[in-house]
Amino acid sequence: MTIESEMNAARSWIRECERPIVMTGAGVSAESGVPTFRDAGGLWRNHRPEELATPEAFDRDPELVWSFYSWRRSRLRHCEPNAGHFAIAEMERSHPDMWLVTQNVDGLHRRAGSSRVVELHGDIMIDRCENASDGACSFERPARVSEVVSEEGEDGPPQREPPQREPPQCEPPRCDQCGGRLRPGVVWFGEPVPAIEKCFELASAADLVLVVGTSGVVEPAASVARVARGAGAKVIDVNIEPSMLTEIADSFLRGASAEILPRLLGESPAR
Ligand code: BV8
Repeated sequence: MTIESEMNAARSWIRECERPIVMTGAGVSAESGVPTFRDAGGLWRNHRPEELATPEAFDRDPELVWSFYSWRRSRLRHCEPNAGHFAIAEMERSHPDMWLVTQNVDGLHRRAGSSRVVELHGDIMIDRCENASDGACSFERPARVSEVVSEEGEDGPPQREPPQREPPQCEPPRCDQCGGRLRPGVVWFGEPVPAIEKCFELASAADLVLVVGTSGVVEPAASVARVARGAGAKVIDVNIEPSMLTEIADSFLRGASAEILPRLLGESPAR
């Protein structure tokens, strides 16, 4: 089947569906300049995200984890939604019962105009008190992004300053209410995903899942597509290479999401 005939079949499923779910991962933000978790360079060459995005890492080295997120926040300031984000926002306007479930924490879907969005793994631009996880404190605030790390190269901020110079102070700030350390408002590895039950409910009622730019490695997020598939939904997978979810897809559209989505969604007239 040619890509165009694959595309036509996918367009007709999208035109006919009533309760679609769009599920996105880091790949949908790649063309906006947001580094993915598993691309060659990775987010931070000397550290795997899974090592840094955990409560244990924060307890062990709060400065390292805080500077990892400060670096990502400062990079995000130069990132804008891309054509793929806007195409998904447009799809919501023609499918009023659609939900967007994103694994991304960059906020680019909301900035592109999507409103029925579940940010499964939280929002990097929110600071939250570390004592919120056990309900002892409810403090949170918009992140204050300042260039807390000196200009960094492509592969991330300079490693720890040589001993002769004081490393940049990336102490996490303190909570105004209880004095606990502030942390980014994201879900770390090993932490429960508060919105997952809602997403499984949405998936079990969906009649189509458009999976975009995810390796399908992280759970329980990836299972949202599997639950929808199990409930009989059509699955379309858009990625530059096969992922863990391609095996359950009815259609695999290989390509960059910023190029594929406007062709897939922009030309599909409202139902
Ligand atoms: C939990 C926020 C339990 C932080 C993130 C089975 C069941 C349950 C849990 C597990 C399980 N197996 C393993 C686990 C543990 C773990 C996990 O999944 N580990 C992985 C590493 C195996 N899961 C958890 O810990 C979850 N919590 O299970 O809790 C629990 C229950 C009760 C009580 C206590 C505990 C929490 C997981 C959430 C972690 N937080 N983000 C932050 O951002 O710093 S996950 C983070 O990584 C992202 O949010 C995202 O979800 C994930 C990266 O995945 P992708 O988005 O897919 O990105 P990736 O780089 O992998 O791939 C990019 C894709 O895009 C590629 O396919 C590429 O080809 C494609 N691409 C690139 N460019 C383009 C493109 N496609 C299209 N166009 C392009 N231009």
